Amino acid sequence: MPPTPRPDQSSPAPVGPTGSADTRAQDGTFLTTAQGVRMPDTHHSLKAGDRGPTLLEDFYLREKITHFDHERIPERVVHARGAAAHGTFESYGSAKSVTKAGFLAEKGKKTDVFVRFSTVLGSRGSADTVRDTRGFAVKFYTDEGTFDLVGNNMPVFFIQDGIKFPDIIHAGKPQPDIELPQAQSAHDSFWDFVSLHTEATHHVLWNMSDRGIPRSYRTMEGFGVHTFRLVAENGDTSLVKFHWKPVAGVHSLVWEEAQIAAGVDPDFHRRDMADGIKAGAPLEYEFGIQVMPDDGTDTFEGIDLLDPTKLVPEELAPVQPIGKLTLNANPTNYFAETEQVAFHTGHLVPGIEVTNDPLMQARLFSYLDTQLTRLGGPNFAQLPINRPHAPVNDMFRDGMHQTAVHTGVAPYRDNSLDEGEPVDADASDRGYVQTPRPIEGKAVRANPASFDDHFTQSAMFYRSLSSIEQDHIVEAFTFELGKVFEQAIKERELAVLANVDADLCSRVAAGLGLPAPTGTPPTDVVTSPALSQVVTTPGPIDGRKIGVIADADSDLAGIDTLRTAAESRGVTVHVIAATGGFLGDGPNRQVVERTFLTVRSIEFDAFVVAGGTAPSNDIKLVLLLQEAFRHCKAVGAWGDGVATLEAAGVTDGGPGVVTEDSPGDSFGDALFDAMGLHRAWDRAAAVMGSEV
Ligand code: HDE
Repeated sequence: MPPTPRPDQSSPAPVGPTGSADTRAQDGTFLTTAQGVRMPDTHHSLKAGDRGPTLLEDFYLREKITHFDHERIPERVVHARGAAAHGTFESYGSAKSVTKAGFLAEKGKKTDVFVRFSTVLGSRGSADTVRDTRGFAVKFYTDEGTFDLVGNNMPVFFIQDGIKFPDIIHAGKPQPDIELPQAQSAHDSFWDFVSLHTEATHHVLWNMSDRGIPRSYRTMEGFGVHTFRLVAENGDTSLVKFHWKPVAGVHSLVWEEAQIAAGVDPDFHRRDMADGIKAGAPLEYEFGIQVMPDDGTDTFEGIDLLDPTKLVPEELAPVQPIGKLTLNANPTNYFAETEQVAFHTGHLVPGIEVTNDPLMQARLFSYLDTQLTRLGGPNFAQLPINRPHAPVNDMFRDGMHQTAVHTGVAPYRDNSLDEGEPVDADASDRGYVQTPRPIEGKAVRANPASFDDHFTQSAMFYRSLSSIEQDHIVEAFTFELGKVFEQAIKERELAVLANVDADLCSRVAAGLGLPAPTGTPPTDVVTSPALSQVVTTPGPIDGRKIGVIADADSDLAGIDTLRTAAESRGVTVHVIAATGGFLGDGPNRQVVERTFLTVRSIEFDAFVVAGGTAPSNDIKLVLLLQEAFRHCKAVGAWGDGVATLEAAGVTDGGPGVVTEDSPGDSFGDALFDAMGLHRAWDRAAAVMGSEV
């Protein structure tokens, strides 16, 4: 992969909340110590003679090394691997009837946001494209305080009660003796846990589906998972589920691509986001809510809204758009922003409240607690990225890493010494006043009976998908269980699958070479077509990339014709040739951006062979085209470029294969439509077999 270019050092001030930070650019002034003493030399320690021992009195050496020794902070215990961007949220004003939250109620109201995407299991240096759930954590810096929506790219979770979180994470993390495998669920302890805790089944199906290997953050849905309570200005309450719908559509990698990318470009998602933003293609999502009545039952259409292993099908409660999120600025400093950002489910604003979901309740403790270790004390809200954009007037004082210089002599209430301030804010002052709700019951360690059905929605998810998506689930289960050593665990998981869907179970069992057990899968499962991500009409292709294979004799003007058409659709064109440098020297001179050695198919959404290109049987080129073809991407050629496709075994005229005499409008339109479908799945059965 090409290196992502260095950040633009000439930009006047860092973007987003760090604007007010102590910014220290490498701006050409003298090198100093941390105390501001100018230093003549940072390459030689102070020694007794040029061959002598280093002197203890070298305060600069000790300061430099000591600082370095402490440059790392503990990585997040989960979601350690992440990438983030700044942006803006603009309200449609449509949520005004259900919430008094100012940033949602007012039409056109803009709010700064910082969003961090992550994988769950891997360490900070692990690969982006592993099979896993993705974090989708949004910090809204609203005028009424900070609201964090700490969600995932899947609408359900593995466990129903937060007390099990350490268990599922211990099971998913690498085995404790030799710390492997990294960032993988394909190992014994994960499958041991989920086969014993059948409440995990629904989430496991999502993880094994294409949702576990998103194409990019740009094409990933987000979910608040839990049910929240919204409070309107008049005090009326409703129960909601939050959704992020990507404008670019919901798309995934295929498994072989995910595996290749993990080796070829472990930063695949991070790079895609950073490059896209830098190229002026922001990531865009619509924010939406499903609204359910708050009638005191915490259920809707028979679904327990406090059970985080259940979703509400969109067919029963449509997702109503309430605003738009645009991510358009990369961080200025990874550590200061992406690493130090601290999300907390308890960062709520008036108009948004929590429910009794026992998973959410445990999170309300965990997120504050974890920052104390990770960020070294209770003052993490003073870090630039965590500073609210609303005025802060708390009475919290001192502590590790205190950087505020508080004035006033009476940090307590009531006081008479600081003129009685700060004063309490009641609801009419936009204070956060919890809606009084009845709470009673006996203290028990138990779940309600309505949490017991672990299979109906699991079956709903599986049966709502297209057959190619179901194939992928079967292959993912077969792959993951194929990596499990203990026979008893495989058999137990097959018994779980038998209670979801007999066909799913028997296909996985066949792949593992084991007998398929008989279960009691749910009957009367109502499917939810909205759960499938396969599209039948072309969607947007902004931010996508086309690789054009060419040589010095190719139709270079034709490449420019295609480029102009592609750029008008927000798509970029990149030339690939046998060696680097330039092709031609006239007005249509082309820069070779990748060679057959440096390119890999995962980088591009479509490949085209330019007319006039001499047929080549270079094995790297053949592999490139075959891979793209096998992964059901759009491929094409104009003129005699077709010969190169044929040499790679790409069948002309098949689904998603676009060939024309010239790269004119009809070629471009057909190619862009094929890209808009994301994959030519009709080709899958013929080319993929059981490989992906
Ligand atoms: Fe988290 N989770 N979680 N989680 N989670 C953390 O907080 C935790 C859960 C999610 O980009 C930690 O600051 C518990 C559900 C995201 O910084 C920690 C439970 C969902 C991120 C923690 C859950 C999430 C985290 C680790 C069960 C989706 C990354 C570092 C009760 C709705 C945020 C940190 C970022 C991070 C605990 C369950 C999403 C340890 C105890 C459900 C996106 O506090």
